[in-house]
Amino acid sequence: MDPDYLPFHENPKKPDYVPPVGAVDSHCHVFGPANLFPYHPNRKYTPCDAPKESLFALRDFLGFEKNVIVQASCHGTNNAALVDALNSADGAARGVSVLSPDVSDEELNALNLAGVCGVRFNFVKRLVDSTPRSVFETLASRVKPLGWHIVVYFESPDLEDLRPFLESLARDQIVVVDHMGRPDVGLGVESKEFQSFISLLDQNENIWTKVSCPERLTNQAPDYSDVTPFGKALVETFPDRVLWGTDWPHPNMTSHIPDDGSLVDVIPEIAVNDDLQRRLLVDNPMRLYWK
Ligand code: 0GY
Repeated sequence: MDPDYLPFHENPKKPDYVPPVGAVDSHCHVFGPANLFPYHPNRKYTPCDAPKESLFALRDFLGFEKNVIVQASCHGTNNAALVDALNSADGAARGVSVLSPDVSDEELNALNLAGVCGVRFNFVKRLVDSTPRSVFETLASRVKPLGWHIVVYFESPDLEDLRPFLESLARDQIVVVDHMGRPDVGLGVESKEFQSFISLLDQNENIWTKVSCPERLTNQAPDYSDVTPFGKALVETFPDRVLWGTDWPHPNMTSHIPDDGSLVDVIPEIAVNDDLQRRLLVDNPMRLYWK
């Protein structure tokens, strides 16, 4: 099966930046391998196989200790590859699942035992068919007794439409927004669009974000300096509600193959001292995923 986009980097550079002891990569995926964990028949893209062994080797090479593995749309609501990776990680990984509306209590408990502690609601139209918000609300209330949080993935033009829904979810659960709400970085940090995202976090203490994916947001790859001010603003304004991840193996990249070592080297540009780096890479993810 041929992938629809560029493969992941086979030979990333050793980062110059050395993460603190206990650092967590809070956004990465495992894909397949398809012969063991087939992709969903209705997926919107076919990924490159990205097995757990490659992820764990990358984690060690980059100087991280733990992973948060996020179920991606190409596996639909079958979390088997994710659970298999969690079961092989010796406690060094946690998971964020995607759930079917008819998931049973037994399945939820099994996912919880395996180390899943979140459910992802994907609103990106190129990745998923739309799901009624009432379905997401029901799922949110079902995972709440397990202490799970909610991860949301959307693109910035959809923020205003989603805002009331996100705010209502965040009334009694933590909501983590993937990839800084995917701003159009060409508009700048002071744009109405990005300031609206800042105000979402400002007004809702349960909303967190991942300061991740410069490789997707940049207009000048592989130079990510146009994205740095966005991550830096969020890290400095909300130091206790930010997370960082590689986004490996970077599904759907067509502009360039990101070098994961270079992505790690962006960290000290957005979290400019030891204290901010420790919160971003250790304290915040430990509080959310290993509580
Ligand atoms: C990501 C990004 C993408 C894919 C998915 O669920 C997914 O398939 O999340 C993307 O193409 O933007 O979050 O890693």
